[in-house]
Amino acid sequence: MGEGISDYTKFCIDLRRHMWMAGVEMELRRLIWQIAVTGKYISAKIHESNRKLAGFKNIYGEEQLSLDRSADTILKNQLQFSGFVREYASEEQDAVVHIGEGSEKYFVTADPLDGSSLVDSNLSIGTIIGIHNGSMMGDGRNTIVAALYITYGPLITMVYSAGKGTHEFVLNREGEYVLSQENIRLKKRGYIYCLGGLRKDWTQSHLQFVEYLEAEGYTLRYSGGFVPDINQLLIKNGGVFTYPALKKNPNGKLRLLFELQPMAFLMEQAGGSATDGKKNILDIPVDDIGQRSPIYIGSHFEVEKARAFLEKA
Ligand code: AFP
Repeated sequence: MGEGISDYTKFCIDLRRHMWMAGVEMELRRLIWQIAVTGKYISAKIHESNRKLAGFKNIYGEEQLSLDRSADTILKNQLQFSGFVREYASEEQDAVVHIGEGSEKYFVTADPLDGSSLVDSNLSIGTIIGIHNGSMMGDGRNTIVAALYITYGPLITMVYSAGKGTHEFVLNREGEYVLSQENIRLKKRGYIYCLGGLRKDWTQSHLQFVEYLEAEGYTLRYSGGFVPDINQLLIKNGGVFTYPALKKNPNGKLRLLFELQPMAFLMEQAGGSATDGKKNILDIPVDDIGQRSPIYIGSHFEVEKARAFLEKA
C-alpha cells in the first residue's frame, strides 16, 4: 500500500478511495464507510446535547448520559440499513441484537460513546467499533477483520484498520474523511505512559512495573478517555496504556469485546501489541459480551516489560 501515491495526491485521498486502493473487500469497505459517516451524526448529537440529560444507568449500573443511548440508537439503525450486518453487540445493550436477516457476513461490536462522562468537561471522547466475520464470540484473532475508532475532539478523526495497516483520517470542512497518516507505525519503545485505576488498588507486580516506568523517566499522559489515550499512543508513535487487574476487580475495568479487542487489532496492525499480562488480548476467548480484562497495550518494549513484571507475581 502506498506505492504510486505521490505526496501531493495524498492530501486528496479520502476514506473510500484509500480502502479501494488498499484492496479492502467491497462489502467491508461499504460497512466501514457507513460507520464513519455515522460518526458525523453522533458528533452532531454531541453538539446539540445538554449536560442536564445525565441520570440514566446502563446495564452495568454506571451512570450514563442519554447521549450514550442516542449514539447507540443512531449506530444500530445505520447498521441495520447497511444490509451487511447480521448481529450488533453494544456496551449499551444487555444482549446481542439480531439486525440482519441471518445470512449477512459481518458482526459488529460497539462502544457507541466511550468516555461520555467527560462530555461535561469538554474532553475528547470517541466511538469504538470491531467488525467480525462469522461470529463475534471465541477469540478475536479468528474473527475480527477490521476495527476503527472515531475521536470527537478539537478535530474529528477516524482511525481504521482492515488488516492492511492502521490509518488515520481527518474530517475536513467539506465533510470528507481525508487521509492524514497512512500506515501509522509504533516505535519499539515509547516515552508516554497512561495509568488506569487507583494506585491503592494496584497489585504489587503492577506497582513495580509502574515504578520501573517512572524511574526510566516516562511522561504521564492520562485523559480518562480510552479513545484519546490510545489515539495519543498511535499518533505519538509509542508508549503504553494500562488498565490493570485491581485488588478487588481482578479483571480490571475495560471490556474485551467492545473496547479492548478493536484497540488491540489497531495496535497490532501498527506494529504494537496488547496483553492482559499473560495472553495477547486477541487470543483471550470471549464467553460473555460484558467480559472484562486487564490490559497493557502499546509499544512492544513496554508491553513485554509488563509481562515480565507480572510473570514474577
Ligand atoms: P465510561 O465508559 O464509564 O465513560 O468510562 C470510560 C472508560 O471506560 C475509558 O474510556 C477510560 O479509559 C476508563 O474508563 C477510565 O477509567 P477511570 O476513570 O477509572 O480512570
